Amino acid sequence: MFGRLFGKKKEEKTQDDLLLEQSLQKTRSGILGRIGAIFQENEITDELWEELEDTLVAGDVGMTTSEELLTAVRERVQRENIKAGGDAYLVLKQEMVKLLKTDEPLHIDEPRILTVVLVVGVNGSGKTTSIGKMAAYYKRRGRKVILGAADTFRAAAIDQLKIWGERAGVEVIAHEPGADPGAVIFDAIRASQESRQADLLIVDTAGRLQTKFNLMKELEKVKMVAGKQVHRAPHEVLLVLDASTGQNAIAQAKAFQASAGVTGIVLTKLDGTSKGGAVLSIKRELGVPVRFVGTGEKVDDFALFDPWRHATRNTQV
Ligand SMILES: Nc1nc2c(ncn2[C@@H]2O[C@H](COP(=O)(O)OP(=O)(O)O)[C@@H](O)[C@H]2O)c(=O)[nH]1
Ligand SMILES: [Mg+2]
Repeated sequence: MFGRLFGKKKEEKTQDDLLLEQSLQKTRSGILGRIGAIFQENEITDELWEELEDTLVAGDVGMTTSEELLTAVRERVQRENIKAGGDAYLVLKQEMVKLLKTDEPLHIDEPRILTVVLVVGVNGSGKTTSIGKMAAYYKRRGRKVILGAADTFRAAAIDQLKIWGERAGVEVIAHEPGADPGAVIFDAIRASQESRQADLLIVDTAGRLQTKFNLMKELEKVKMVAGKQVHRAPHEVLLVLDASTGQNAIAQAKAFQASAGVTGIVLTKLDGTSKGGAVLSIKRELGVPVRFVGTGEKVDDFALFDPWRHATRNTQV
């Protein structure tokens, strides 16, 4: 029965397959490939479940998430009387997709009202790069985008954002290095609303200050300034996480979640890692959806984490 039910799906890639590949299989050693190989055995034994758990954990899915995932799959396999490895593999994929699905729409999609997006994350995670990509992405879709350079801690960070602004063809509001980030966001919002009538303001922030305490205080202040100028701003606080840091990304996420109120994740560097499994834990542990993925250093190496609505050419990198 299941062979027939699933048989049709095997021939062509479904949206769910694309989602999983996009998030987990950026390298030849991607965990989906390894999991697929395990199920080729075609007989469902205790060893298979053990091997599967090891593979999930090695792919940085995380202990708790792996266990939950496997419990759900084993229950269904038993309940639905599934005997073939291939069918159990499909059940596993379905359960993974359940973990990944973004259930809220992207708040950026509101036209004509200024949407303020604050981008946070540790240095080197890919904030500035992702902002550049996001700017190009939304500009191509007819949005008027402005960037705010509120990472004033390093001069190079401001220059880098300006380069991305030129590349994407959008304006960058910046102050001198060392300036107050609150003043930058204030000006950036004013510019976005008044003369430029922008739809979307994306604000870069510092990833590291003298102390973590200072950093979190600064983020709080920037948020407060935004909230005074625009109703409910910032509308999104996107946390940029480097997927290759695996489970460490989860620890970072928790720290930023506590002080910055993260509403979404941008998961970068999926092109260079076999540790993409962390994405499954992020959604589960933080309850925050992954909005975008970065799959390289170029402007187009970027995709919305929602192939149902926005299949782009990047989904099959
Ligand atoms: N391979 C790859 N490299 C990336 C990606 N996103 C960013 N990078 C690189 O990561 C490094 C740090 O990025 P940057 O945007 O400066 O990080 P920031 O310090 O958080 O602003 C740069 O060399 C980027 O080119 C990605 O998705 N894939
Ligand atoms: Mg930067």
